[in-house]
Amino acid sequence: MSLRFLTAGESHGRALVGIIEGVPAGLELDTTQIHAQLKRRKLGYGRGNRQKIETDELEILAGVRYGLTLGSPIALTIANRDWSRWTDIMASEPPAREGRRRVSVPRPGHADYVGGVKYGHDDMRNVLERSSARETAMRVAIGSVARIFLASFDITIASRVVRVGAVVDEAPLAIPLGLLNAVLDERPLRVADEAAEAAMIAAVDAARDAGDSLGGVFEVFATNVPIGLGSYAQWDRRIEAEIGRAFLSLNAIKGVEIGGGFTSARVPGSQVHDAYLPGDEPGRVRYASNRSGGIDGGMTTGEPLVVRAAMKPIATLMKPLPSVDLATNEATSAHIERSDTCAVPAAAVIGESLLALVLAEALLEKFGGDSMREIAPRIREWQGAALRR
Ligand code: EPS
Repeated sequence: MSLRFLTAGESHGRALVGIIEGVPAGLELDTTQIHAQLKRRKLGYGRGNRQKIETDELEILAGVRYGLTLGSPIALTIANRDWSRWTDIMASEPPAREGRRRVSVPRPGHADYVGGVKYGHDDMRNVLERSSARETAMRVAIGSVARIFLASFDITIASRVVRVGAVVDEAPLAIPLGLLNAVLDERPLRVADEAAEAAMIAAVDAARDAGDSLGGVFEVFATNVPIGLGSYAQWDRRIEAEIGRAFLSLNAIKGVEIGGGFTSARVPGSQVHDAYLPGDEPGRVRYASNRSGGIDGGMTTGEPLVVRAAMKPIATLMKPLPSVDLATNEATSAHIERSDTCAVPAAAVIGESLLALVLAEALLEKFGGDSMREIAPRIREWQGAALRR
C-alpha cells in the first residue's frame, strides 16, 4: 500500500482530523487548492443548512514545510464551527448533565440501529455523529492532496449528475471533459442538460414539500490517465476493484459501474468491446470507442476513466418512517436530524476525490519513489511513450 489515509471526528465534535501517508516529498501543496475542493463539496440544490454554518477552514498540522511536502505523514484538520453549540452534548469529558439530544429512535436506512447494536450504544447519537456525511469533508481534503499530485501529470478529474430520483439526463454529454467542472460548478445540480436539470429541481422541491428525500446517479471522469495502472496478475490489483471499494465506501452509495456497466450485460459483445485502430506508431493502437470506461483486464487503457455510482436517498426524512423507541420498545416515528433533501451533486464532487486517491495510489504503486524529483521523470517518460502511440 503506497498511499494510505485515516480520518477521525464526529459531525458536531470539535473537528475532523485526517492523516495521509505516502505522499512523495517535494509536491507543492497549499491550502488554497484544497479549500476550493471543500467549497465545491458544499454546493448543490437541496443541501441542508449545515452547509451554511460550516466554512471548512483547513489547517495543515504536519508533513508540509514552506509549501512543499516532506514525504512524512500529512496531518490535516477541519474545525466544526457548529461545535460551539454542541460543546456539552459532544464533550469528551463526562457531562455535567446527561441526556440532551439523546437518540433512542433509529432512522431507517441510516447506521443508527445497526451501529447501536454493534457497539452497544443505548444513545445512538454515538453512532450518527460518526456515520454522518460530515466525515466526507475530510475525505475531500485528503483526496485533494491526491488530486494535486495527479495534476502534476495533467491527470484531471471531473463529475456530473445524470439522475435525481425518477428524472434522468439521457442527452449525450456535449461539454468537453476539460470544461465540465467549470460549467457544472455553476449549475444547481451539476447536470449537463439544463432541461433535465430543471425537472430534477422540481423533483427536489416536491420531495422537500413531501418531507421526503431523493438520491440519484452521478458520473466521475478522469482524463490523461496513463495506460497500465492496476494489473490482471492478482485479484486485489485489478484497478476497478479499488475504484468499486472506494466509491462503495461513500455514505449512501449502493451501486458502482465502470464504463457501460449494467448496459454491457444487456447487449452482445460486438456492441460492448472497443475495437482497435492502428496507432501512430508500431505497438500502439487507437480505440474506436470507450465503452470499457478506460479499464480493460484490471488495467487502465489510457482512455478516459468513466465511473458511475448510485446514491440512495438521504436516510433522514422530515416525514419520518415508522421506527421503534428502543428505550421503551414502543412503535413510533423515526428520529429527525437536520439533513439534506438531495446531496447527489455533493456525492459527485466527493467521488472525484475518491477516484483521485485510487489513481494516486496506482501511480505510486507502478512508478514507486519517495520524491517528486525521482518519480516525475518516470511518469512523464511513460506518458510520453503512450502519447506517441
Ligand atoms: C452533512 C453534514 C450533516 C448533515 C448531512 C450532510 O450535518 P448536520 O447533521 O449537522 O446537519 O447535514 O448529513 C447527512 C445527510 C447524513 O445522513 O449524515 C455534510 O457535511 O455533508
